[in-house]
Amino acid sequence: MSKSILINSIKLSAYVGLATFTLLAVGCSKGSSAESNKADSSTVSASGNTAPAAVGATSSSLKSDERLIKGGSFTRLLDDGKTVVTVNSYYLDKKLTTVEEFDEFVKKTNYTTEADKFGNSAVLQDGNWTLKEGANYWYPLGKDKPKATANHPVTQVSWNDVVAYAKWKGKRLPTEVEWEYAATNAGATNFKFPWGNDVEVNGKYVANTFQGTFPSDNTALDGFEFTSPVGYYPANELGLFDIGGNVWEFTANPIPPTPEQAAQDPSLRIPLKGGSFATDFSKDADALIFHHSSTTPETGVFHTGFRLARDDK
Ligand SMILES: [Ca+2]
Repeated sequence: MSKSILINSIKLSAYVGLATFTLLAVGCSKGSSAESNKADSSTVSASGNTAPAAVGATSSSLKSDERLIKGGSFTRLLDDGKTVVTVNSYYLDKKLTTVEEFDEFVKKTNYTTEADKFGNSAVLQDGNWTLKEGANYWYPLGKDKPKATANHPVTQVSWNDVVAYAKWKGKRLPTEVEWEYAATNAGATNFKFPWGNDVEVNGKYVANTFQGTFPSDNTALDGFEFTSPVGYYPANELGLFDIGGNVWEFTANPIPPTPEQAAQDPSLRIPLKGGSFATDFSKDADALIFHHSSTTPETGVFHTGFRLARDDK
C-alpha cells in the first residue's frame, strides 16, 4: 500500500458526552473518522426463522468458545419508531477476540495490519484524538506506553484487518441486528444497555465503562482505565461476555456515511456497537443497544475490537 503525504482534517467523535474533537493530522493517507450517528433501519436483514429464542442453547456443532443464539423475532427501538425483525439462528463467540488470538493469525499468515502499514493509529491522548505514531495492536497507546496484555481484547485493528482474520477463522462478523439481538438476550430483555437501564447494578459496575469527567479525568472506579481482560465481568443471560463496554465491536455490514460524515470523507462507515472503556454510558447515547458509533473500514482505534459469528447450518 502506498502512503501519500497529505494533511487530513479528521474529525473523531469522542463517543461520550456529545463532545467532539477535531484533529488535524499530518502524514497519513488514512481518512479516518469515527462519527456518531443513529441506528439505521436500512441495516435490518430480516428473514425466515421464527423459532422461539432460547437461552443458553446448545448444538452438536457448537464450539466451546461459542454460544448458539437461537433465531426469533425481536423489536428494534429505533429513533424513527419500532421495527420488528426476525433473525436466523447463528453462533456468536462468547468472548471478544484477544490480542493473543489475533497475534496467532498475524504470525501464521505473515499479516500486516493497516495500523502497521500506515505507521499510526487512533488514540485518545490527554483528551485529544490523535493518530499516534507506532500505535498498533501490541501497542494500542503507542510504543511509549505499556504493551498490550495477551488476554485483553485486541484493538487497533481495522475492519479490513478483522474481515481478513474472520476469513482465516472460517467465521464472519455479526450483523448489527445480530449484535442487538444478542444484547437483548435474544429479545427477552429491553434494557437501555445490555445489562440494565443503569450503569451500575446493585452498586457494582458490571462492565468496563468510563467514570469521571470525560475525557481527561478517568477515575476508573470499575477497576480499568483502558481495556479489561475478556470475560472479567459477568456474562449476560446468553452466556456472552463484554456485550457492552470494554471495547466497541465491529459489525459486518458497511453503511453509507451521513451527509456530515461524507463532507469529511465519503467512505462507507462500519457500525460499532456497545460502547467501550472510553464511553460514559450515563451520557453517550451511542452506547444504547439500538444506537451505534461508526468508523471507516481502514481505521484502527484504541477502543475498538470485535467478536466473531458464524451461520447455523
Ligand atoms: Ca473503566
